[in-house]
Amino acid sequence: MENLNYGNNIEIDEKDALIIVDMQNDFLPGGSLPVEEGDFIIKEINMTAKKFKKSGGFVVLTQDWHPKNHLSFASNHPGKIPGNEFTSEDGAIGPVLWPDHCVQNTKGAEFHKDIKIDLGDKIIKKGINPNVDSYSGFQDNDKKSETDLREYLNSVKIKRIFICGLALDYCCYFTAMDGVDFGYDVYFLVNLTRGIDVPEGNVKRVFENMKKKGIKFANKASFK
Ligand code: VGL
Ligand code: ZN
Repeated sequence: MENLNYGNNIEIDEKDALIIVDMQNDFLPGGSLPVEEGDFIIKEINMTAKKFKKSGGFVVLTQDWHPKNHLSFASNHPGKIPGNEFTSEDGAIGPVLWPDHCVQNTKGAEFHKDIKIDLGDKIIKKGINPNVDSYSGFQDNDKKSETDLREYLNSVKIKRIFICGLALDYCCYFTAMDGVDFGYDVYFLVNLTRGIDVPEGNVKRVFENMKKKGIKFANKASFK
């Protein structure tokens, strides 16, 4: 993948948090917005979460949690279909419209049954405002309102965050980029994510942006 430099000898401690992004039924095979091979990463995410807990670190799960009238859904735009390009003025929605997904209190919004949610210290719901999307676990796309993520991480004195889950080029990417802007040392767990790659070339583009941003990359061999 991309020729990335991976960290090594990383030792997890109580200033570290694993952020598991959107491991929900709708993003997994069989869901309404399935990410290819999304199920391949479940086991390793659980093992990594266990490692964090054993080493005194924290585990946070994010959960895409949309009302049915969410404007990121093509179904709420007459004449549009999922995948159509659409960007609202303030960047709140877009660059494409999605199929209905992760609708509050539906099966699709639930975490995959094999994800060990018991290992989580905190669950952060996002994308609740019907007019604004929230790819980042930290804040809405228009950057006008934050979730509880930053406040939580700061309350337990987290310095480094490690990002994994779905989808690589949307919610994982935006969470990682905001992580840098909010002052954390950010690691992207490359083999614990999978991408949508819409529009085509998006995965490549986000890796370039993450490199420029100073985000570090890691895989399972990176941990001590
Ligand atoms: C996501 C598209 C729409 C994600 C969420 O979790 O990456 N992508 N909503
Ligand atoms: Zn969504």
